[in-house]
Amino acid sequence: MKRTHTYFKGIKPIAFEGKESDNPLAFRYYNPRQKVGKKTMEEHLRFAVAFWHSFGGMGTDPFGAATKTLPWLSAKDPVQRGYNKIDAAFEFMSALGIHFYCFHDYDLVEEGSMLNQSEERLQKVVAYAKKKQKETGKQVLWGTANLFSHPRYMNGAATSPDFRVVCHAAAQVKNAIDATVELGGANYVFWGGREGYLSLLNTDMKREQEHLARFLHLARDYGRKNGFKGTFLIEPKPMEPSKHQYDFDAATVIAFLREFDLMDDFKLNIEVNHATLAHHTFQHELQVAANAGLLGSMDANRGDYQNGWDTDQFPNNVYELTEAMLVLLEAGGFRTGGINFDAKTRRNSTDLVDLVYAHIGGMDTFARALLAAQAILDDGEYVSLRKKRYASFDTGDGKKFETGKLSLKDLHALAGKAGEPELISGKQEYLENLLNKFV
Ligand code: XLS
Ligand code: NI
Ligand code: NI
Repeated sequence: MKRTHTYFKGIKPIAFEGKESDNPLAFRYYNPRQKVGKKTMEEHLRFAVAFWHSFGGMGTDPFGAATKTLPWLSAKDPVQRGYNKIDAAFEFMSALGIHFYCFHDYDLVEEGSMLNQSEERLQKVVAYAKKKQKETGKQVLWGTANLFSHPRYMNGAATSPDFRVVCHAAAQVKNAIDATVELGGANYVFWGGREGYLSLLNTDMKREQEHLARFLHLARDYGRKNGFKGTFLIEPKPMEPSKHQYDFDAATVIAFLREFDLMDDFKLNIEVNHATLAHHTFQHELQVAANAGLLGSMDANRGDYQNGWDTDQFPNNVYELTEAMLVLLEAGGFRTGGINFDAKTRRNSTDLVDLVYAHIGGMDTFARALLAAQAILDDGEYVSLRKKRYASFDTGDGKKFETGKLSLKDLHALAGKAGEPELISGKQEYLENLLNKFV
């Protein structure tokens, strides 16, 4: 396939040059074919670009107009704009060595004024993307439907109090699943930005959540019947744009999946900045998902310590991601999931090359974190210290407790016999230093 570099002029394929490199357009840590444990970095990390931020984000914010000129969006015809955007995305992925992409239905092409017009447009651009995938080997990490931008969704999509809106949402999800199947997507995501409420005064929460469950069952059944073999993912977020979102955090979503018998088909897509909005760490959310066997995929970004909203900055915190990679590696790594850069360059980062720097930085940060986490696991002290902390449950009465062989009265008797236990240090600072040694 010949590469034309129409949009990202002068950007050559980004190469790994090692940590001594001064070249800002090179990787210093991300070396796709380097083995880390049993897999290569590329196989571990499965990076993806996000169509909405990277090829559709114009720099608007609630106070200001677009600051960015995206040359692939200049065509008059919406379908042509869709083709051009796909060209730009594929060119970008090739330059960065990223093999996956993620999209909403109406990132691929602008929504029409009628459902059938939108469908026609979508089919055209999907056919085009499919052709580009064949030529380049690029793949879809996940597809989704945008069920939050259109005014009809102001009261929710699957959880709207108006049945006609639910039908529209279903139509979009059907089409987005079709597109994902057609493009061989590995996952299909539900992120419910409007599935929640602004005020409980006008909301029948129980009924709305039952509607959401019914909706997910229908989508799952449709997908399975029509060739979708991948994983359905729910992406928790506590708020924004709704005051309260039903998929608040990992624990809430897991309880929901259990209650409504969806555990077999759905896993979680954990996003860094959503975790922090829920007053959790990223690693906490990953661990909660992993404990339930539901760690599916990640949306990579970061928030801002000084303010509380979803700033979606590119990741640059090696320390935080090392802890995250520890959770991922101990859980056995990704299966169908990957790392989607659901992140945007700042409003005042107005050069096209800024998007390249942003992804290089994100990929290098994850690579560094992966290397550190693997080294920590190989070293073994971290794992053995944590295990040792629970040693009193490994044998004797502690083991009997774990296996359900003791009653509360038995524990009472043991307490009397043992007397006051001596204090055992949690060794947090020691462990933090241990982590630091490998970062
Ligand atoms: C918004 C979400 C969104 C989903 C896809 O906060 O992160 O971008 O990932 O709909
Ligand atoms: Ni987000
Ligand atoms: Ni996201």
